[in-house]
Amino acid sequence: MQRSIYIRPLGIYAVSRDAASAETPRDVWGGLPLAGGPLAFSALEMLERAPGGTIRRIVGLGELFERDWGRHTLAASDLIEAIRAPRPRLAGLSLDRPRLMGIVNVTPDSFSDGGQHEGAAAAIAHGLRLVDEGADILDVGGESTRPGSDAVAVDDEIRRVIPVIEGLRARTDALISIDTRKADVMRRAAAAGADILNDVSALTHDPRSLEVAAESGLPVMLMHAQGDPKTMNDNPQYDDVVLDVFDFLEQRIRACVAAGISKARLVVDPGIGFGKHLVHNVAVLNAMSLYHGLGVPVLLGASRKKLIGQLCNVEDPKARVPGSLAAALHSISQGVQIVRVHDVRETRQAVAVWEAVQAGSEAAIVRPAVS
Ligand code: 9MG
Repeated sequence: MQRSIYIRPLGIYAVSRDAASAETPRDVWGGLPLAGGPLAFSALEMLERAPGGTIRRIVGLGELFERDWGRHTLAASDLIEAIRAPRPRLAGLSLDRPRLMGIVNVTPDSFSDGGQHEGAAAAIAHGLRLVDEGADILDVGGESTRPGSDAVAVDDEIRRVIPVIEGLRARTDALISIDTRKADVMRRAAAAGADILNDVSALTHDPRSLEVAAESGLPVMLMHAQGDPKTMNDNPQYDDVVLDVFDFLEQRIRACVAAGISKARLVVDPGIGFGKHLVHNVAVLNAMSLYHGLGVPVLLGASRKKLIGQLCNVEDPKARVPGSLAAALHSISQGVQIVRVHDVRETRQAVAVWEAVQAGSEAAIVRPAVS
């Protein structure tokens, strides 16, 4: 059954670290903590699907608690609790400050100019460089999921990613996620030392992936996509993209929990660029804080993507770094816990400045500066 209402936190502001970790809402004066992190919210937008289109109402927190919401009361209180509750650690990583996931693509157009072995060595060196630059997670992927790209055979994908995961595991304690849609790749990657599964199909592509993910015991990143990479951006269709993405992710969380993957192991991602035109991508980015209502950490990947090129008329993905930084900073100021990026050094610098300015203190910069 489709849910009746949705809640998007608004009026988001930074709170001191002590207040952010406090259990009781009273400790954040005038607001409620956002997912137990460094931010709080003081108002919200209530969204309701209606025959003529979504109805939106902006409500202060005071009004929320004073007014009788009739048939929406239970749904509203469940959503507020999901938005407010602190998130557990992810594979040991605390999510009380923004975390960076560095991209390590192991596809023929990235590192394999000199053959399979040289490709793996270059990918490992790249991953280690990203860790030096401040990556908390390395996302290793052997199948391009760019719009229009062809699927890769499972054996080829395994041949590409396993030596890289093994090489990284032997050399760094940074978390490693495996970016794959295939159950066999997940199983082999877990055995090689991967800490997290990142599936752009939210465990829908491979009929065995739910079972394998459950057995692995690893956390899972569930991303929204409409359609397959080959054709997904031809003609995406939504009633209300922001709410449709929410419903899809909520339904995938339920499927995971039913398959034995606890909610504490899940992360959601609205999937920028996956079956979405510019109008959809911008709407989703605008509404990022809504996804905290799913009660699990939120991940965003907009780095170097086409929407930045479209908004700024920049053809070359490598020239989209400033736009990527804007998307990353926007999302962390909405309480997004993890951003997936190519340009770790630049993003780390931007986030450090954001953290210091939010807190009004340079002491808020919790990682040493990188060159
Ligand atoms: C593999 N991959 C490419 N883009 C991505 C995104 O936006 N999110 C996640 N989770 N994975 C992605």
